[in-house]
Amino acid sequence: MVQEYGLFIHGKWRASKGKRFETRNPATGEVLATFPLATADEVNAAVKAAKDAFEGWRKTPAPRRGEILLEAARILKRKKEELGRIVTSEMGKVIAEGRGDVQEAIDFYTYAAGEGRRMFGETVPSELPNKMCMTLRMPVGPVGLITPWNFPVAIPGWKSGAALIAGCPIVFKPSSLTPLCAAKFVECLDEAGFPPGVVNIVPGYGTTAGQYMAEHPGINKIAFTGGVDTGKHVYESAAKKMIKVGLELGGKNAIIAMDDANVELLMDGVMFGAFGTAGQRCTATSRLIVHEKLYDQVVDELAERAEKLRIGNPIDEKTDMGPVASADQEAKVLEYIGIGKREGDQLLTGGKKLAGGPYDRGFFIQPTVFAVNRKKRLALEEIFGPVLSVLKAKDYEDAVAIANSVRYGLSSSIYTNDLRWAFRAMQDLEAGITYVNAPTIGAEVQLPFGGTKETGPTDTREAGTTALEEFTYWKTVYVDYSGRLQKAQIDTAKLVGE
Ligand code: UN1
Repeated sequence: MVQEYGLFIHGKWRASKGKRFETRNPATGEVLATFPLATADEVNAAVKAAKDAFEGWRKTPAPRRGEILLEAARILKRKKEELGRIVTSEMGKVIAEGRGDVQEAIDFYTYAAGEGRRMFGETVPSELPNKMCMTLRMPVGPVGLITPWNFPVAIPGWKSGAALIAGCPIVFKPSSLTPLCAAKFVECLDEAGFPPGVVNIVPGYGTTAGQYMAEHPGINKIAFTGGVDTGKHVYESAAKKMIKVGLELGGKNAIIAMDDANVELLMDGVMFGAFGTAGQRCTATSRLIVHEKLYDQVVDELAERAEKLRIGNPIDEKTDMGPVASADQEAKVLEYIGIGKREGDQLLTGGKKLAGGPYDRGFFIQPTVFAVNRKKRLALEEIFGPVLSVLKAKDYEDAVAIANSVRYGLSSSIYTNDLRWAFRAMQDLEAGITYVNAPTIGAEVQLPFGGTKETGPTDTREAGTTALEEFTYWKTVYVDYSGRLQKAQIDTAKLVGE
């Protein structure tokens, strides 16, 4: 029996009038569950539930909100194995990464829960006597979360954790490729005891439920992770309503390997960065820029290492890389492999869809490495799959120029044992994140996550201390306890005898 899910609105699972769609295992083709495409009326109902819940939720003391988040973290922890297996079955990342996906949500909920007892504002001296000035964080109101399939628990975890601790009810539209992970996550939130209407889920497509929500007058902030074109659309809808918007829109992340790099360490990092999650991370290592002195050695070893990776069903603990997430993903990655070949890039290894036996049931592509000319599309465009482009650089300056030549700016990395290169790279790489002697993936939740350029506006910084900025605005409060009218600037001038 395939389970049929509905919508979660005002604390209850409900039937939907929308058409239904299936969610499948990308390794086996098995249907896992069916979900409705939420209609415009149903999105309205979810937004209304969130609006109605806002008064009660914002007035719930933040430490109390934190306790519910902490309870959610405990429930997620208890169900980590079950959820991790669902992540792997529905999205296709290997089971260790499936568990990691859930762990990232547990980590962030635990972190955000503590924020409930901090959420500091400032007290600032007044220029007048017997007057006090301070700032308070205010929740923006009901928020819309539109999340991708590649981190189907972690990213909803970052976004919802920050919104909820800030006092904002959520309407959550998960990717149509991973609604089961989203539903299971919401079940954990429900069990944790969020009041009705504080958490709502409306499955569907970006072009339907996503768009209704982005344009809805009752939504005061949209947090979106996905592609650049859709992101720009979301940005426009947000601008029309003058609301806050958070956008995480991808990357073309590079590792720079200097001539003094530890090659063994570099290879481990490149394999994990490029082929972890089958390259389907916004932070994936999509380019490797190698100093010319190290280039030949690195190129030889890369092919050898990539060919050793075991490709198969991601639920098997021994598998190193699973399938890509969908037929569309597979078509897009194969198209890029074709572009590389047509544009004359040198295929070093891989390049094929795997076929035969169990491979025929899923979307398996070989780990692929191309030696690429810096002006070619494989050097510049996001692929979001297991395809690594290797580029040769003359020196540090050249390597940084190549790294910065793309329209994205999410993650970056340098492998070197020379502190001077490392510290220069921290300043020179145009990206929201720079790693030293580690690959471009693996962000931790207690630090800000976001990018520059077309990765998204630089004020989008999820996770870390900045997560609250995404869902709150600053209220400035002046308290005059002098018992008379005091005029800033004017009386101040008198006070100093001007
Ligand atoms: C993403 O790919 O959108 O740093 C998020 C990482 C993960 C998060 C990636 N912790 O790779």
